[in-house]
Amino acid sequence: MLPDMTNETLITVAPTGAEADKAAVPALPATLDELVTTAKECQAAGAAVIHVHIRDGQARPTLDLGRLTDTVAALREGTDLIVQLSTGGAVTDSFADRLAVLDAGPDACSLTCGTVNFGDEVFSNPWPFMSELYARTRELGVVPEFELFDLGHVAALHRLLADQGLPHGGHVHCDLVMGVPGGMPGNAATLTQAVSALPAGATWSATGIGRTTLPVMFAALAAGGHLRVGMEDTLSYARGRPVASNAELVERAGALATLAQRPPMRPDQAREFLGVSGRS
Ligand code: KMH
Ligand code: ZN
Repeated sequence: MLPDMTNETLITVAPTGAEADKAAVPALPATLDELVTTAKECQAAGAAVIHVHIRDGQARPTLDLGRLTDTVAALREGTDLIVQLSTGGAVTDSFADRLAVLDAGPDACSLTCGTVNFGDEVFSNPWPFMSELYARTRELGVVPEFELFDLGHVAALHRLLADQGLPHGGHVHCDLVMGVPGGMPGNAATLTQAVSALPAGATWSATGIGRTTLPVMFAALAAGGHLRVGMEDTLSYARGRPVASNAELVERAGALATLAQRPPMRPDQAREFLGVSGRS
């Protein structure tokens, strides 16, 4: 398919994730206050979407519904960002808890299109689960972003759309998650291959995990794609230099996108682009 040559670049920030250890990475936003402060800084730096994982009082990953609901409300109160809750959670989370994330009422959610080895663990997304999750997003009016960790996930996305039709909002947007140990590698050749297999009319972002961050970012910009950055995916800004804040990752992505003459998309533009309904 032809590259998506949108004039602006959608920047998603994934500030926390479920894997990094707060004690080892003090800059990781773990409390609600830290998350909202980060979100404000990242919006100012050019982000339009926030991909959210939350932590409990001990900074451990949680899918507690009350906390998720409060988080959605606080991010809406403090920012204009599109609030995309993770339904991936941590590898230890149950399918029931991951489905219940949608009850927190986010604008959007992640939806991973298949199981993948995840380092020494397995990130489990069997067909019945992803199919039920997709049906639920359509029922509740939540816009899914299809997370693709491997080329087989692209095939599963085609199957999902053939089975149930287009998502809420009518637009298919994917995120290529590259460089996970066990998933597709983070390089330009693989990115091109994955993009060429996407459904017609789909738009896409890409994120490279760890040291694949920069090659994937440059390849995505060159191919007309959008960007996801954040401490969920990368903890080093450069060799030997830890990330100081999520905002500096967003700033770097925004600067490169601007250099490519596709500056960051504002949140209101991103709502229209992704088919996310306005806030009531
Ligand atoms: N934490 C990973 C096991 C998602 O947010 O949807 C899964 C993940 C994907 O981060
Ligand atoms: Zn995530």
